[in-house]
Amino acid sequence: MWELARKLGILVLTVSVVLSFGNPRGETKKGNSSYQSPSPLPWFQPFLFSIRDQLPSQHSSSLEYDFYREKCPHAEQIVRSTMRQLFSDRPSIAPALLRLVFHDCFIQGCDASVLLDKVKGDNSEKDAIPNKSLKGFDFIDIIKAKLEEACPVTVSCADIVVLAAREGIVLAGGPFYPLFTGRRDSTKYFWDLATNELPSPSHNISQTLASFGKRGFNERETVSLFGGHSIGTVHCKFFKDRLYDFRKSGMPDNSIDPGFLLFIRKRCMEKRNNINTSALPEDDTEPGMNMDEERQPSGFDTHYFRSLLQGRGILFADQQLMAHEKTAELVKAYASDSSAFRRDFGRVMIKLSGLNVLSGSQGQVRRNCSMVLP
Ligand code: HEM
Ligand SMILES: *[C@@H]1O[C@H](CO)[C@@H](O)[C@H](O)[C@H]1NC(C)=O
Ligand SMILES: *[C@@H]1O[C@H](CO)[C@@H](O)[C@H](O)[C@H]1NC(C)=O
Ligand SMILES: *[C@@H]1O[C@H](CO)[C@@H](O)[C@H](O)[C@H]1NC(C)=O
Ligand SMILES: *[C@@H]1O[C@H](CO)[C@@H](O)[C@H](O)[C@H]1NC(C)=O
Ligand SMILES: CC(=O)N[C@H]1CO[C@H](CO)[C@@H](O)[C@@H]1O
Repeated sequence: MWELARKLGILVLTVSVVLSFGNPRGETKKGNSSYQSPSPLPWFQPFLFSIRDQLPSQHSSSLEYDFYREKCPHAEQIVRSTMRQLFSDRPSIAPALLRLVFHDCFIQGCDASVLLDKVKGDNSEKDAIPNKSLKGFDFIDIIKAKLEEACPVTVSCADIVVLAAREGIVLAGGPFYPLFTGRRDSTKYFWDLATNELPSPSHNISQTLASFGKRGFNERETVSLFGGHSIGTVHCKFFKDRLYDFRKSGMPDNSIDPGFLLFIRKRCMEKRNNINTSALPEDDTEPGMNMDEERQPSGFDTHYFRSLLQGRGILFADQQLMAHEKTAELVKAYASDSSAFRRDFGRVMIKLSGLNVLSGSQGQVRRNCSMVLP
């Protein structure tokens, strides 16, 4: 029985992978309609060949489609239903987990190292400065607890992170994309890397492209990944340097649209008064503002790219996408072509989710995502 289901699954995956990689004009599945009941399209036949050869990254070649089909057949279903429940109360789970995937996978690969609590006296990735505002650890724990109930010490935290993030993206209105599973969890964390290697919000476009290029992302993939900033919140401390005295010039960053400058200055002041602290806080009490502050209702879409066209990018690194010919061209293209963005975003998320994974007998499967298995 599951043999059939498995074949069907592989079929769907092949079709999707081909859509994403082999057929640049193809459409990816949109919204949540096809997500509810993925079914093979009629023209799949020519594409029934090795899925793995299609994958962009050698790293993920050790993963499998539906890795848990025997040991925990409902694993993905459990992640999905738990995410639905959590999302209905707290839609902020979607951006939180998307950011978590980015931070986990960018540092030494998708190995759940980002989830580890520090061991006494040491610093973990959670403590690294750029990671301080990461959220979603509690959500991962809730999902993990459900999976532990169903199949103890079987589903890795690294798989949970990528699967949960994918569900979050779909719930927020983004594209569905198929994922291989079988990631294993790291037994250590990488504080130095997390501190030094995560891209900074004040990086210029060359620095950003270099940092993404180092992980194998080209310009197109980098720009589509930035589309992740169409959801979620951002705190003033990450862009306040742009507002008044940019790089000691005595002037605001002149790449900000003047109207938008007044708007975000005001927002940051309001926030400051609301929480009644004299300085923009380094702690996490500042509530932050929406990435798409002026757009209601918010959701996963291409408005991010349209705001960049208008000088309304929030982080310096966001707006810098307009400062380079190739990336600016891509921003323009995505701004007016939502299906191109959705296709590319799904594709690049598969790639991100497969970066430098551990598999087979490497690493371990944790019981508690914040702790290495003793
Ligand atoms: C140069 C690259 C990037 C930089 C410098 C950067 C920086 C930031 C910063 C400073 C925040 C605000 C955090 C806060 O105030 O709490 C943020 C939020 C976020 N980032 Fe990025 N980011 C980058 C790339 C990405 C990528 C590639 C993704 C995913 C595809 C991503 C997804 C998110 C999401 C979803 C949020 C909102 C988080 C939430 O609301 O919980 N970012 N990012
Ligand atoms: C997704 O589902 C919601 C409610 O379940 C619905 O309102 C929305 O129109 C759907 N979106 C798409 C693109 O199908
Ligand atoms: C980006 O910043 C780096 C480091 O500060 C600098 O060397 C480089 O010239 C800058 N590039 C651009 C295009 O501004
Ligand atoms: C804010 O701070 C001022 C002065 O420190 C204080 O008088 C006021 O009660 C505070 N407001 C709130 C809401 O805490
Ligand atoms: C997981 O480990 C952390 C310590 O790193 C502990 O605080 C937490 O209670 C543990 N969670 C569960 C469910 O055992
Ligand atoms: C990503 C990020 O916010 N990096 C900042 C962390 O904090 C240090 C100093 O506190 C800044 O120099 C980084 O830019």
